[in-house]
Amino acid sequence: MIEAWTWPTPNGHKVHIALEELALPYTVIPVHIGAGEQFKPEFLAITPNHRIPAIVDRDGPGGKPLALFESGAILIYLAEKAGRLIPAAPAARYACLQWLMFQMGGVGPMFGQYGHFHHYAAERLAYPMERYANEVARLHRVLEKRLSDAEYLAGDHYSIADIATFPWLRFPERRGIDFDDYPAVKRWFQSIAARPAVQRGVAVLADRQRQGSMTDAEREVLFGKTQFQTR
Ligand SMILES: N[C@@H](CCC(=O)N[C@@H](CS)C(=O)NCC(=O)O)C(=O)O
Repeated sequence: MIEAWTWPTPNGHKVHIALEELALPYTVIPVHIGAGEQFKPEFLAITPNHRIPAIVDRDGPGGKPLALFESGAILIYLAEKAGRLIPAAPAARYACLQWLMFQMGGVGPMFGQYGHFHHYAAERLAYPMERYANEVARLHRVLEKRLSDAEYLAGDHYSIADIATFPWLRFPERRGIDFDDYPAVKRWFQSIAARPAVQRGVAVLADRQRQGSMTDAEREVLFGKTQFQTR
């Protein structure tokens, strides 16, 4: 059984979707990041980075428990465990890993910074707002080019590269993006959104999602002193 230590955010959704697609048995252990549960000793024992998602596979390699953090590493692990959603042939495999890394190093961090400066920062600062809006648009243009040439990010087949990217492209209006300007991205997004496993994945812990704006207490946990204590 796999324990998913998680919360309903884009990085959490990647793991929920992969577990659903691969039909791997799992239990959800909610880590309420707005309430500071990521700093609890039991979670820090799994990840020194105190970020969701993390997993513990009680039946890991050699039958021993395996703890893993970083959503990209988790997706590779789950796909290899199930033998699906990561191509076996070398060229296709590297294409998949390339687009997975593009999400991990580009789409995730840049979209995250866009969200911070446009929606969460106490001050509305012109320079970072413009910088991350430009990055978000640029990354959409890169995706548009790729998805104009290929059905999926890795090529002909749906893979963990699509699973990593999809949750970050939800709610484009929150990033000033109109999918009508990116028809290939729109086609790809709609085909993935229609998958039953994806719909089950994004429903995990949906009832725990914050309604309305961030409270001062959450802001302090995520962006204030609590976040930056030495641990
Ligand atoms: N690179 C990490 C990023 C994980 C991450 O940023 N998780 C966020 C939620 S999406 C989190 O746990 N935030 C808690 C905090 O900032 O204290 C991954 O892909 O797993």
